[in-house]
Amino acid sequence: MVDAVVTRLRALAADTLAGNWEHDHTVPSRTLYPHQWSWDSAFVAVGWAHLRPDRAWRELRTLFAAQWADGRVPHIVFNPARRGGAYFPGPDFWASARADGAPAVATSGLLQPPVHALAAWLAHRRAPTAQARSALRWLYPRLVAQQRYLAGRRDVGGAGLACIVHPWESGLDNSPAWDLPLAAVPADTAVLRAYRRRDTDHADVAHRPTDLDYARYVALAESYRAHGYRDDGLPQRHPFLVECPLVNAAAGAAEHALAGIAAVVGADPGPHRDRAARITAAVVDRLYDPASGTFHPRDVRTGALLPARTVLGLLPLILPDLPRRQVDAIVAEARSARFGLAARMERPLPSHDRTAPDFEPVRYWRGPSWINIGWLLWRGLRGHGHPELAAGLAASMIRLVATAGAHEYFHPDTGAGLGSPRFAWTAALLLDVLA
Ligand code: 2M8
Repeated sequence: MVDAVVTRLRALAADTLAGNWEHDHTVPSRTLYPHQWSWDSAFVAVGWAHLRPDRAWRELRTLFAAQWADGRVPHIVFNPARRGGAYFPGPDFWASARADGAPAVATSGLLQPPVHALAAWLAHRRAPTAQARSALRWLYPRLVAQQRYLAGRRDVGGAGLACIVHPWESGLDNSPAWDLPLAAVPADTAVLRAYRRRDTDHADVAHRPTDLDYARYVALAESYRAHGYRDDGLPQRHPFLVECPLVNAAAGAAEHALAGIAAVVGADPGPHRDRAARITAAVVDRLYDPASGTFHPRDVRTGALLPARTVLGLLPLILPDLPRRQVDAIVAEARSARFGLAARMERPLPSHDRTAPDFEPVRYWRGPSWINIGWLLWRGLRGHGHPELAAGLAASMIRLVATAGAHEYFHPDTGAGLGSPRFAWTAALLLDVLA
């Protein structure tokens, strides 16, 4: 890569992160997402670690200061200064103050993929200072509580995997992965008359989830909220319960990261290694389908694997102890015409099987290319001995941002920028790929 291009990209990334910094956290986007999002903050911390490690730690501390008593880390922490309708569903909708164990600050009641221990571990590895050690000491019990919540109250299926109760918890909101279980959620777009979507004020309607999707998102969130966001009795009353390959692979990778963190803070790494091995075994046992040769989410309500071949199927590659057979299967799936991974990529990595009839090149998580997903896969490829493919993916991600800017997502054929134009995790993870 030409030095001048790298310098320009680093400056663009630094400028984007600085522009989205808001006192004690980073907003994903000033327009679309003006609060703090959980997994965005983890990715952003990875980026800040390259520029301002103090901000990486501040970001994670702000998020974990909003952790619930049961250990859940909320998917949104609302900025009180931005109250008043900038984002839907906002703090009044979630009404976290009425739920047991919620923090003083307003949050949502959902979670997102637990990539925070990994982010903290990477930030420490980049700058292992006294400040980093002190931050890890503060974070460690909180990261452990986050894992305990996932492995305990959220193990609805009873097989050692965490269950998600809403597509927003996967981070891949309208992925075709969720179409089948969502179709079983009773909802009517008339419910939206009581609310106003704000996302379509800032983004093209054709690039966002549909009104019917939103009606179901609202119905599911209302169902969870009606029981104070408690997890007991979910199988009897909640219409969406799914074991997601990404959430569970992230939980397994978190235990590996926690083993490293434990050693730094003077705790015992052993239990983390044991739990990591158990999660990896359960991910393989419950979510790998030998017939399709890839991973799928499992619908806990029906017991069936969900058939869509989305990019979620590739993400167990972030598990450092994934067995060779599944590593090979993921690499084959990624290299197929469905995803087009190559040492020299012709097109960006899509979020859904590009040969599928329901592939939609501009609609959010139904086709467009996302840097956070590319980054996770890039790490997995490097960890499992595929440096040429990792380099091909990195070059493709760098080309996207060099050509279109630090967009939220990209057209999977043309590489055109879509969604928010100054998106925090795109900038943050680009810095990591360029390092
Ligand atoms: C998107 O999700 C939010 C809901 O959480 C939304 O569409 O309003 C997703 O891309 C999610 O993964 C991301 O964390 C969030 C903020 O960037 O936006």
